[in-house]
This record gives sequence, structure tokens and C-alpha cells, in this order.
Amino acid sequence: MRIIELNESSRKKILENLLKRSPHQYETYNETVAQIINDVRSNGDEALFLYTKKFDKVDINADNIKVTDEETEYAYKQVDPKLIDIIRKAKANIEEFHIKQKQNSWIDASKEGIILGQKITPIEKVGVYVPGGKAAYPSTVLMDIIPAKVAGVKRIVMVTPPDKDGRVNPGTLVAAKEAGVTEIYKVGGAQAIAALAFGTESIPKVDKIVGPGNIYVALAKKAVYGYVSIDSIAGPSEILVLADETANPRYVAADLLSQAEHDELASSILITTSRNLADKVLEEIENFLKTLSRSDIIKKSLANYGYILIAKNMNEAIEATNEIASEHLEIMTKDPYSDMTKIKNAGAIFIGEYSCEPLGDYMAGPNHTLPTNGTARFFSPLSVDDFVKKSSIISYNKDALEKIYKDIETFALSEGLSAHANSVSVRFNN
Ligand code: HSO
Ligand code: ZN
Repeated sequence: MRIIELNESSRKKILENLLKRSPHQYETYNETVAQIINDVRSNGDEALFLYTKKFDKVDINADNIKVTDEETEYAYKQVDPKLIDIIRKAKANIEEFHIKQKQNSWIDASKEGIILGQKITPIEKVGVYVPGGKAAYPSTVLMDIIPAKVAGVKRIVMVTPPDKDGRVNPGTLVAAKEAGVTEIYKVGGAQAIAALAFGTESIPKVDKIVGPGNIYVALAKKAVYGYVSIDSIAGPSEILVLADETANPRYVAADLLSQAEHDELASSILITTSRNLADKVLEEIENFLKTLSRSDIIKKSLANYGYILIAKNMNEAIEATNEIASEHLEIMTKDPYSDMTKIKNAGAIFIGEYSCEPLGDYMAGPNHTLPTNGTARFFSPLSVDDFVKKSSIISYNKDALEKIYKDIETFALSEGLSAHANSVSVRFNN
């Protein structure tokens, strides 16, 4: 973790360095991914099983690919009952928050003879990708499935790679069941994304695919976009703490470390107006590192993408914060609510010293699937909106159309489209 003065040139260098973490930088894997997708698209299950054998080292077939009720029941026995209770509490909070996001269809009949509106319909079938191994986070399973459920999605199809014994992480199964998954298949990687996008004998074709995964999964989602919809492409985790001299250095250090432990590409940044705070935070980080279980990963991510930036004043600090557009932003300043109003780009904003980032990862209720890699400039957190689509409603009666049909005719003819003009005039000239 280095301390750097914030200025034009350091800002530019840091932004360039951070962008190296983007999944879009790994185009070299595209060819492999395209091959896998084409193979699954042409050969269905047969290709799916071969890739599972090759990459996950396990025999999966049409009879064992789907997780059975017995397997889910067994998972409930393996997971600590206290954790099951916590999963249920988290579910209730996530559900409550997402219910508030629901939009209603609307109709406007205020003009004589005219009805206009917008009809909201849930997407019918959604695929949820859940990574295997250490990154199989039950919390993410909740965050991906609950908004789909709240939106009214009928069929939620989860895929996740099995371990060498053909089993799925029990925490994943419990969280999926609690959240209301419809069915779960033991398949992962680019081949699972292809199966969801095009369908195979065993896996149903869906309309949208959400959920994080490794670089192959990210590129596969990008490749099938257009055949199906996708959520945004997830990049490595990020935290930015915006703090002044009033912040508690222990809390700042602890929060920076919380995201640094995700993986070696994670980024933790402190922007502060206080040199004294910066020095103290560095000390606290060294102390915490002695006891944290993932200190090896943390050391690497802090060396690669960790920064403590010293700003001349709060305005400069906020400007840089907006430029970086972090996935998570914590504000620990004298007047965090007023500073928050100046933030334009951030996935989630945590205000004050008791709103630490892991509160949002697990329990608060807002979604933890957030825009990364500067995409908070234009993307939003995963939400109920991701699982619905809108249809416009248009209804005119004869009088209403008569008042406007000449305009339509003229407009259409100006575009050289006489069949369009005819479609309106036929109703009035006979
Ligand atoms: N902070 C991650 C999500 C997560 N953290 C899951 C713990 N478990 C999203 O950036
Ligand atoms: Zn996290």
C-alpha cells in the first residue's frame, strides 16, 4: 500500500492501472470461449458432459446433472443451523428492500379518445451462475435470486460447477432453496453459459443470465449477449474510503482490508485530506495483517491495486472519488451526508463510521452485485428492474386518430414510406 499525493499525473496513472483489472482486457481467451460455446450450441449435452469431464474432472450425465431434493435436504443437515437462521434473516432484509423497487404498470387516459401506458412483465426464465470452489458465496446466491423472485420471474435456473466428487457446496444449495430457486444443474464455466443461452437436452434455454464467474464465464456472457440478456460483466471487488481527519483509522484500515481479501485483483483505495490519518491507517493495516487468514491475497491486492491518496482539500478528494467510480464507497468525514450529495459515481455508498462495507455484503438489504471497474458511471446495482421488461400501450379511437392522421401521412411521405401513409389514410378516405 503506497501513499501518493493526488494530482493530475498520479490520477491518470492510477486510473490506467485500475483498468488493467477489467475482464475486457482478456481478449486472448475469446477464441477458447467461442469454441466451447459453438460446441455446446451444436452438440448439446454431449459437449457439456465432455467439458465437465475435462475442466471439473467429474462424470456428469443426463441422470445426475440435476440437483435432487435428497441432495438439497442433505445440504440442510451439513450447514450450521445458526447460519441457516442468518441466511433467512438476510433474505427477509433483501426481500424488503427489493419490494420497494417494484414498478407498476401505468395507464394514462387523460386525453380525450387516447389511452397510453406502460405494461411491466417479468422475464419468464432466468439463469443464475454461481461459481464453485472458494468463491461459492451463499450471500451472492441470495442477491441474484431474490430480486428475480420479487419481480415475478417464474423459472429460475441455477448452474454451478460440481467438485471432483460431483457435489455442490451445501451453503449454495441452502441459500438457493431459501431464495426460491426452481432448479439447479451441476455445470459451470463457459459451457454452462452456452447451455443456458441456447439450451441442451438437459438444460433449459433462458432469457437472461446473471451472476459472477471467472474470466471464461465473463467472456462467455459477453459472447451470448444479444441471444439472451445478461447483467453487467462482474470485475474484481473494489472499495474506496473517502475520509478526513475525523475518521477512525482502525475502522478505515479494517474496511480497506475487507475487500482486499476477495482476490489478488481487488482494489482498496483511501482518499483523504489528512496525512496524519494516512500514516495511522498504514500502521493499522500492518497490525491487522498479522492475524488475518487471507493475508497472502491481501498483500498482493494491496501491492497491485491499493492506494492511499492525499488530497489538498475535500473538493479535490470528491472529484477523484467520482472519477474512480468505485463499486463500494465509504464516507467517513465530518459531514458525510452533505458530502454524499456530491457523489455522482458509486455502486453503493456507505455513510458514517458504523456503515462498514460487509454490512452491505450480507445483511442490510440492498444488492451486493454492483458495477465495478468504473462502470458505476453508467451502470446500477442489480435490481428488480433487471428482471422485468416493459411494453408500451397505445390506443386511439377514431376521433383521436382523425385529428392527427394528416400529420402522420405527411411525416411518413417525407420519409418515402407511402405504405405507412396509406395505413392511416385508408381509415378516412374511401
Ligand atoms: N463484496 C462482494 C460480495 C461478497 N462479499 C460476497 C462477501 N461475499 C461484492 O463486491
Ligand atoms: Zn465482499
